[in-house]
Amino acid sequence: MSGKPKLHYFNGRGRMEPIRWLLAAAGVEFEECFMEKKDDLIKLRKDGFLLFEQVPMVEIDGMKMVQTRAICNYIASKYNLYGKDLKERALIDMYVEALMDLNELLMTYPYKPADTKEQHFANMLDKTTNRYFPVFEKVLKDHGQDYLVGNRFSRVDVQLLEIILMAEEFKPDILAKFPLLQSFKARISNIPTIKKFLQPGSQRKPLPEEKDIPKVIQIFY
Ligand code: GSN
Repeated sequence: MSGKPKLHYFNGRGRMEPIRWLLAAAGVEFEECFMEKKDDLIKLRKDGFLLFEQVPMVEIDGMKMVQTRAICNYIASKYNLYGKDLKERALIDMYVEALMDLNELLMTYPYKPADTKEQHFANMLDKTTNRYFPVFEKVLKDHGQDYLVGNRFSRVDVQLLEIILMAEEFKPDILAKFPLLQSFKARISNIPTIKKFLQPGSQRKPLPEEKDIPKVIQIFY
């Protein structure tokens, strides 16, 4: 065993992507085991590796962890990306949960049935622009600091950058009205571990293409 965390998922973003981002930001190398077909998922279940029969699953520190949030909480705690006290952690949790909600909207868009796509697209851009991004723009404006919480780098900075980049894939000028998010994006992208993750060839996954969708669907349904 290499001692590196081992990530079990399909070769795409989905719910594993925030975990990949967090590990990369923490400077932790990881291995990935990709499910190609339904039988791969069935085997993991039969082997008793999936507590609730679902992935993401991450082998880390002798555990077989499931549940995206639990996994992210563990990594953030272990690598000191989770605030300095309970109140900072509470704030980080609120921001992170909001970003998880937004992530769900953006991440699921490619998998939506054709007849609901247009409405989903309009809704996710509306929520991004009018509900979520204004809050983070205001947070940065009000405290005038480089990072969202406690004037130091935390998991929520990582997750906001991930979502900004994802939202820009759908609407390239989505930050037009958010000057502080623009500078935040530039600043966080320049942190060495993140800069590395943003380079081509990293374990960061692309936006799924139309042709990838059926392959993912046949694994889970
Ligand atoms: O966040 C989590 O890890 C869980 N609350 C949800 C995990 C989940 O829904 N996993 C899906 C695949 S990833 N995509 O959404 C899954 O394993 N589905 C199969 C099933 O039987 O639920």
